[in-house]
Amino acid sequence: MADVLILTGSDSDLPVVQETFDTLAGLGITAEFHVASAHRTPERVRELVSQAEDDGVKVFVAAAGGAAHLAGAVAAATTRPVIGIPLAAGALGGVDALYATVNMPPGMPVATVSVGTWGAYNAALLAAQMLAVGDDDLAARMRDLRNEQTAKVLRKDEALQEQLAANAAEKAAQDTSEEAANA
Ligand code: RP5
Repeated sequence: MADVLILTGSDSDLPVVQETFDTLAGLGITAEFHVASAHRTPERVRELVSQAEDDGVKVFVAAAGGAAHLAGAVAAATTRPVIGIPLAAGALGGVDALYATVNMPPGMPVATVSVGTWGAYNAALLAAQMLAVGDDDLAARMRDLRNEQTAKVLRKDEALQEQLAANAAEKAAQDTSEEAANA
């Protein structure tokens, strides 16, 4: 039984939304993944959401570009949490999808993440964090992931400080040799 259902509006979205599926898989979370469109296949969206509810899916993720109504359409069909990923498609570069996904009317919440690949990654983490509320093992994996991320940033800062110190030492040596030459 999958814990997450990911829907994406078109196969042209797959290069971005695959990140959500892969990140969930890396965390040991099972997901079903389908192409279904709020505009082109509205009945199929309802069917998939209803079937997923019956199968015990706990969190829904919906990704779409353009006038992106998929996350809203999913939210209309379930009271379980819905995460919306706005995608950049067409002439407006994702601003259209962001507005369409984020600006849901009162009573129909969609947790909207950032546009494109950042959002595809964060949607997986947010779904995982929701599931982790009732799953101590998953909560521990989420803490590990956060700790690894922290350690990575600290290592990058350490490398920067070493580089800056090396640059300063090199400059000081140059200044000293110039002073000696000019004396
Ligand atoms: C949206 O329209 C899809 O999510 C996709 O981002 C965009 C373009 O779809 P295609 O014309 O490439 O199928 O519904």
